[in-house]
Amino acid sequence: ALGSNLGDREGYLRLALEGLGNVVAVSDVYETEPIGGPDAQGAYLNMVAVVDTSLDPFAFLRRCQRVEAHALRQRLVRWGPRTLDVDILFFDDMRLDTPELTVPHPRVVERRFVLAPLAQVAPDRVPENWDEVLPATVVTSRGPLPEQPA
Ligand code: A4P
Ligand code: MG
Repeated sequence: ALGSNLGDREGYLRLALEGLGNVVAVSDVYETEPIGGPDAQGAYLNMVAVVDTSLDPFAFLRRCQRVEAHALRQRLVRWGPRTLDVDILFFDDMRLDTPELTVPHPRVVERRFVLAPLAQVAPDRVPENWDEVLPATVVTSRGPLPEQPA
């Protein structure tokens, strides 16, 4: 799951897709209301990508973190504004609960900004009826990520 709410948001999403390896499917881009964190942070762009990789989960996490570092991500405030957040939602059907990595990502099922794009690329991974039962936070499709900057 990719998220950005600072600076050139689309550019950071493109950077992430370039850095993650063999991206086999991507969702549309959604503009989403920030959930949690300090008040008055800007809207996010969120999307979900499916990556085919031979890395193990921990090595893949390091790759995700390297991609974040390339986006000059600074960890200042938990859930605060960020140029780029890359979270692993699922890794095959593996279950991991370590300080470094928890999969499935524990907050997937409560977040519209994750489930809406996830439903496009992996409909079997989203809970039934999520759209009716989750609180109505703003999640607006902007269509596919443009390949080139506008
Ligand atoms: N970590 C553990 N499991 C994972 C995983 N499955 N994927 C560890 C990625 N990382 C995982 O992450 C903190 C630590 O989580 C990492 O060191 C890693 O080893 P972080 O990215 O440094 O911190 P964070 O992103 O601020 O925290 P966290 O818990 O990932 O935040 P969330 O829950 O992802 O929330 N609102 C909207 N609309 N859109 C968003 O994208 N994102 C957040 C971040 C809040 N509100 C949002 C959005
Ligand atoms: Mg994160």
